Amino acid sequence: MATSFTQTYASRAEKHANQAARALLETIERKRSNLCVSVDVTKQADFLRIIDVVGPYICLVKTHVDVIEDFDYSVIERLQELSTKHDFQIFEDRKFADIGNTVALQYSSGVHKIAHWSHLTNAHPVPGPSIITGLASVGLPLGRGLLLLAEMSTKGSLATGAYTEEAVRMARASPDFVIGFIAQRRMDGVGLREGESAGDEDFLILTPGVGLDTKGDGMGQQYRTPRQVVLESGCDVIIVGRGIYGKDNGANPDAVRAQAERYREEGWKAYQERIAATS
Ligand code: 5BU
Repeated sequence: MATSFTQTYASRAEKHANQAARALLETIERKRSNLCVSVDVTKQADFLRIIDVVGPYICLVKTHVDVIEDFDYSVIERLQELSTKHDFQIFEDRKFADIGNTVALQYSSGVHKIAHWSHLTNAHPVPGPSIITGLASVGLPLGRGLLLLAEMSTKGSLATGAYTEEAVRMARASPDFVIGFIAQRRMDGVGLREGESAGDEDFLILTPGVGLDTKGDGMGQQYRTPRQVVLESGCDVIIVGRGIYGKDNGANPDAVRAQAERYREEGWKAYQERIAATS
C-alpha cells in the first residue's frame, strides 16, 4: 500500500477522518501551496498587514498570539476575515505542556480562547496521554485537530530517539484528534512494536526551521531548504517565519509578497518532485 509519502494531498484529503486535517489538505491542493507562514510580530497592525499580503500564497497561518502587545479580541475577528478572504487555515503554535485539566482551560478560556478560532494547535507529549484527553475534551466537539511535538528544529533538542517514538505511539492511540506532528521528517511506522502494523495511518508533518538564505539565527534555530524538508525528509507543510517577513516586521509589502511567492514555489516544486519520483 502506498504510504502518505507517495500520495497526493488530494487523495489524502478524501480519506482523512479528522475535519481539520481534511480542510488543511484540501486547502493545500486547491491553492497549490504547502506553505505556512509563521507571523511572530508584536503589533496588531504588522500582524494583519503581513497576513493580508501573504494570504494568496499560503495554506496556513501560524500564530503566537501571546506575543501581540496590543492584543484585543478584534485582532482575532480580523484574522478570521482574512482567513475567509484568502482561504487559509489557522494554527496557534501554543505548545501546551500541562495536566489535562489545565490545558483544557488554557485552550478554551483566558484572554485568547484559542479553541474558538484556531483550527489546529499543538502540544508537547511530555505529560503523557492525559494532555490529549484534556485538549480533546475542548477541541473535538469543535472539529479541531492536534499536532504533537515529536521533534524540534533547534540545536541540541531533547525530542529525539525514544521520546519521539513515544510521541508517535501517543498519537496512534488518539487518531480522532491527533492529526500529526511538528517534526523534521516523516513518522510513518515510527515506534511500531513487533507484530504491530501502521495500517492506513496518515500523519501530517508540519516542519519549522525552513529558510533559503541562512542556516541559523544565532539563537539555536537551524534552517533547511524546502527541498530538503519536503522531498528528502517527506514533510508535508513548510513553516517559514523571518525568511518571509524579514527583520523589519514586514515593513515592505512587495518584499514580503516576493518571498512568499518564492517559498510557495519551492515548496510546491519539491512536493511535485516527490510525487513524480514515487508514482
Ligand atoms: P522562523 O522565523 O522561520 O525561525 O520561525 C519559526 C517559527 O516556528 C517560530 O514561530 C517558532 O516558535 C516555531 N518553531 C520552530 O522554529 N521550531 C520548532 O521546533 C517548533 C516551532 Br516546535
